Amino acid sequence: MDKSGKKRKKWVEILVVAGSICLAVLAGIGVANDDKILKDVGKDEQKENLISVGFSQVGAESGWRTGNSVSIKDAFSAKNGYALIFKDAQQQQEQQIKSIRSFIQQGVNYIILAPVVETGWDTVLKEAKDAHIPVIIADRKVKVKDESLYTTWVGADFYQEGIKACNWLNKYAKKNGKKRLNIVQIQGTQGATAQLGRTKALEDSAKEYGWTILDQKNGEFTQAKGQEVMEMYLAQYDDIDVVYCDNDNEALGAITAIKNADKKLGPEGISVVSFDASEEGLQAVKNGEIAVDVECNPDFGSEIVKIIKRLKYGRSVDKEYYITDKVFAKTKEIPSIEAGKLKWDVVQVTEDIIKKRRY
Ligand code: GYE
Repeated sequence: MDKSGKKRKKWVEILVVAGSICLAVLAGIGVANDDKILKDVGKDEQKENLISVGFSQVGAESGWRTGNSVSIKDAFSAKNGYALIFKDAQQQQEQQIKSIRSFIQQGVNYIILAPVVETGWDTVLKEAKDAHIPVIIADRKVKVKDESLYTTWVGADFYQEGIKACNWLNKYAKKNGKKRLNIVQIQGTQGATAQLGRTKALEDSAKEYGWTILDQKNGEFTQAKGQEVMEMYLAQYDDIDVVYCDNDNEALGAITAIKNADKKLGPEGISVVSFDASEEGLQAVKNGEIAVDVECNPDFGSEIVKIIKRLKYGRSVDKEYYITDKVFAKTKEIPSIEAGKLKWDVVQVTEDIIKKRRY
C-alpha cells in the first residue's frame, strides 16, 4: 500500500471509531431518555397485550356524567391492563355512531356505549356484531329489534327511582297537610331512559295520588337549562307546590330561579324533588333546598371490568345488571319509602356523607 492509501485507511478507521462512539452516545442518551420518560410508568403498564376498549360517552352535561367518566377511566386504566379509547359525543347520536364505526375500524376488543337516546342503534350495532366485537351498553338503554346486537346492559332502574321519589313526596305532602299537589317537571334529554322512566313514574303516581301535573318541559339535564325552564314556569304559574327535576343540575338551576324570584323553598313554598345525589345535590339537601334526592350511582366502571373479564374467560353474562340506589333527605321525618314490595330506609345527609362523595 502506498502512503496515501495508508492515510485513507487510517481516516476510515478513525471515522468508524468516531461513528461507533457517536452511536453509543446516542444510544446512551436514548436509554437515559426512555428511563426518564417511563419513570412513573409501572412494569405492568408497559405490557404490550393490553385489552383495547372503545367507550362512547354521552357528553359532560352533569355532575353525574363527569363522575361516570372518571369511574370508567379509573377502571379501564393501563395499570389494570386496558387501553381505553374515550370519546365524548357532546350529546349527539351521530357522533356516537361515528365513534363506534372508528372503534370497529381499529379492531378494539370491546365497545362500551352510553347511548344518549334509546332508539336508532340497529344499523351500527349490527356492524359491531358482524365484526365480532361485544358491545356493553352502559347507563341508558337501547331499543333494538334484535337484542343479540348487544351483549349486556349495566345501569339503574329509572322508573323505580321515580316511584321512590313519588312515594316519599306523597308521605311528605300528607305530613304537611297538603291534599293536592301542583307539580311542574323539568325533564332530562328527550328519549333518554332516565327521562322516560322518571317521567312515567311521575305520571303514574300523579294518577294514583290525585296530583296535578301543570307542565313538563325539557331542561336537557343541565343547570343553565334547568334555571331557564324554572324561570318560565314561575312567570306562568303562581300555584306551584313541587318542581320535579330529572337530575341535580336541573334542580340547582331551579333553586337559583326560585331564590331570584323571592319565592320560598320547602313545604310553605316550592319543594324540589331531584335525582342523582351528587355531592352538590346532597349539599343542597343538607341546606334544606332539595327536599328529597334519589341516588343514581354513576360509579360502575369496576362492574363493567368484571363483565369484560367474564367475557374474556368465556363465561356467560346476564342481559341486564342493575345498580342499586339510596334515598337521601335532610331529616328522617319520613323514615322509609316503598316501591311495590320493596322498602328502603331514608338516609339522612351528613357532612361525612357529602365529604366521601366521589361525584
Ligand atoms: O341522571 C343525569 C345525566 O342517564 C342516569 O344523565 C343518567 C342521567 C343522570 O346527565 O344527571
